[in-house]
Amino acid sequence: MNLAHCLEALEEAIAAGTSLGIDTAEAAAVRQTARERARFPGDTYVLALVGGTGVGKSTLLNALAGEEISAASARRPTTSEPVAWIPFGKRGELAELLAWLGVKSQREHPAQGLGNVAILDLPDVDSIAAEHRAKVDAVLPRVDAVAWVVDPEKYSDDVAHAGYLRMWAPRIARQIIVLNRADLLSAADATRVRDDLRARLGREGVAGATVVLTRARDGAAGVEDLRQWLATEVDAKRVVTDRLGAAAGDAGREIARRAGIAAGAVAPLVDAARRERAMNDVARATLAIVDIRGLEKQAVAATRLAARPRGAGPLGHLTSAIYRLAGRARVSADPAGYLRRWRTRGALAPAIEPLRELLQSALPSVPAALRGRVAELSAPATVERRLAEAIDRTVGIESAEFRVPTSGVWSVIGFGQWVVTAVLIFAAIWFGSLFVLHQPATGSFEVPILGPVPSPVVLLAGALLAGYLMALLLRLHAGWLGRRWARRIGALVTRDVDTRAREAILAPLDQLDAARQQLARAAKALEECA
Ligand SMILES: Nc1nc2c(ncn2[C@@H]2O[C@H](COP(=O)(O)OP(=O)(O)O)[C@@H](O)[C@H]2O)c(=O)[nH]1
Ligand SMILES: [Mg+2]
Repeated sequence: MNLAHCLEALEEAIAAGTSLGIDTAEAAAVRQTARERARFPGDTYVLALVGGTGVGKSTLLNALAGEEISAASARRPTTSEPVAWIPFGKRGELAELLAWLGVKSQREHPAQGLGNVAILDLPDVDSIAAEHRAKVDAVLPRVDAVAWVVDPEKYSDDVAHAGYLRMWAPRIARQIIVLNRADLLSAADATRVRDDLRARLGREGVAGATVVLTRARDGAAGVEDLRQWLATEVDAKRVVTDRLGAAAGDAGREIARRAGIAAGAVAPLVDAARRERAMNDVARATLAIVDIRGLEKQAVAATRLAARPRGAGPLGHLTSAIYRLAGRARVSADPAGYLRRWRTRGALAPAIEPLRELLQSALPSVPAALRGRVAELSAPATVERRLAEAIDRTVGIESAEFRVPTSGVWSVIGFGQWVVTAVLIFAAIWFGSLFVLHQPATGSFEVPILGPVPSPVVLLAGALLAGYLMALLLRLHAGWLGRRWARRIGALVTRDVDTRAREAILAPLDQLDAARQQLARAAKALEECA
């Protein structure tokens, strides 16, 4: 186990848990404590005697010491402040660590025999004095090892009531269970109680822990076993890092457990294929409201409108001006405006229905802790707002880029129309002159069926025909350009609305999934930190 890796993985788990909306305060406290503890070097680890009132913790410490270190008494509660019994000569080295642990009272023990351990006698976990319990609660997260002291009368209470044991045992690498006051039991009972205790511990998740039976008072039987366990060669630094790693592992796994995530890989909250289908439906319905066909029609009309003043000659200017004044151009030939007015074409609520249904149907399989977040995602108002924003953004960006196409061909046609107009005027004057002059000299053209047709008539008819053909050409050309442009902006807007709608709606879901993946990875890494 590598402590740095464990703390990193815990960090990941906290980050992921936070973005999933899970309470990570406790894990953050573990991380903080680990950082602080790691700042105290030295080769002494701290073991706390933890247990209910009157089980003999203080007496046990005194028996280990062979002298009175901590006051023991039949009067309860006796120990009100943590008392430390530390290796000889380590007072200076341990001063800061003990201050951090909140220990004010300390005695030294001869270094040989007991190993590099500082033993803390704590107030009772079940003390009637609340401030005693608070002291235990404050110290327990900070100690490196624990001797859980129980007695035959109350061990079942102690173990069961020990939310303490259940909570802390997984976070402590080095621990022992001391069944004190064993002299109250007959030899047969002692074996039975020991087995029973082991079974209960197993159920509390502390299987395989060392259990010793002791009699701390009057002759101190079994205390030797405890002393031996303490004296076992252990690397104090290792005890400390193992403990911090175990705490990190447990706290991180707890976040994963609450999020309903197993270590390793997690399946997405919503099945990918179903999600894709729902999203396609949403995109289709959204595009129907945006109305790409309508947009294309507007684009074609706008192109024709733009062609008229340039390619329709003198009359074109007139009709365009009338169109503009009447507001027709604005309404029916304005693709950008048409796009911006998408809201007038229908409500989004039906469009998002497939997605809402999908999330609702996924809800029962979502872990309880995440249900709130997923429900939030499927709230119609939220989804609608996000989708509307996405459309507005697309519309804003795309419509700003709209440039009605133009062509030099129009100017050529326009010139032609001026010429036609000039010819028409000329023909009109010619006609006029026929009435004014008495002897007009007019040539004529021999036309099949009609016979000779006077030149001005031919000229007039030819000019009208040319004008009509050029107007037709302009219309066709502008229509062709307009349709090409319309198809292009239609495709652009379609693509944009589609991607942005997906993004807006699926991004929060993706974030949730990403956080769950991150948490699963962290939990996997934390398996090494047991
Ligand atoms: N019979 C018996 N009494 C004990 C034993 N150990 C401690 N006691 C008594 O139990 C009472 C409480 O002891 P104490 O050490 O103050 O308990 P603490 O609250 O856990 O610190 C005292 O009267 C001790 O003398 C033991 O092994 N056998
Ligand atoms: Mg005590």
